[in-house]
Amino acid sequence: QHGSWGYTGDSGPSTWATNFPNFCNGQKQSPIDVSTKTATQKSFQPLNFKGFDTPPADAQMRIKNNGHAIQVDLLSKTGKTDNYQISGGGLPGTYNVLQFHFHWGSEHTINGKRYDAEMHVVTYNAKYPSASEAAKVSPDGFAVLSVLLEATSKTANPGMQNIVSQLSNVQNKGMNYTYPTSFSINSLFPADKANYWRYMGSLTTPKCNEVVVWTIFKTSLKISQAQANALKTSCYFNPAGDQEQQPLNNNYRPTQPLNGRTVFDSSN
Ligand code: SG4
Ligand code: ZN
Repeated sequence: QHGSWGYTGDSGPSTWATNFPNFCNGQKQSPIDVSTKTATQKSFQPLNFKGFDTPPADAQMRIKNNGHAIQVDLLSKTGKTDNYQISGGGLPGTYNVLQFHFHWGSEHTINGKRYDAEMHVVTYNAKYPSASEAAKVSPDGFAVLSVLLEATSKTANPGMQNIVSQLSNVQNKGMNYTYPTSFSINSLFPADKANYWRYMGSLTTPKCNEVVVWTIFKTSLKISQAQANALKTSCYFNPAGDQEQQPLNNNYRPTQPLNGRTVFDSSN
């Protein structure tokens, strides 16, 4: 069992600090509850997004079930690593986007409120030769963008429909599906990307490396109840043929203590 982890029972989040002392028992862990009243106002330069509007020509998107989440890997047919990038916004460098994935319910809570789901866009600092190098120790190694999802829309969200429509292709752990045509990442973002919360934390899964600059957008993305239900019921944690098919649901880590860290509020 060594090295395996999950969201329930014997391998659930309450066991991670013991089973992965480096780094799940650290002092700068994620997710957190954002208390909006105690956040510190700070004005940041504009955030820049490269490749988010229109997919780059050689982009290739692959959706997969990795047994922990549903994830879309951002690949390049010509081996480029800089197709999708973020910079500015007080980020300590330019970051290459690797993938995005979903947790449901949300991992971060806002004034104690848990949202229906949360999308994480995972990026690594382009000054490091690879994502695994960036994950080693550096607090500036990764930046993760977080979009909170709320099932309050009467109509299906078109961006989210790109995910929901392919869930049947990634029902079981290990399954993947390559999109014939890439779609705009921007379609999964709220219109307002200028207002967000910012703090220093960790990856939310073992080994919980404390290498992440977190950006949580204040405006949630509105999806339909049917889309939220599809996320919660279509996929499984286990490989095909497993005797005890466990629905892939509630794949979030509980919030972690702030331990004196500052949460910044991007409002000017
Ligand atoms: C999810 O399990 C992703 O599928 C993982 O991606 C990701 O790990 C992990 O979450 C932690 O990322 O934004 N929630 S998070 O802090 O990106 C990494 C993969 O397994 C290292 C590739
Ligand atoms: Zn995540």
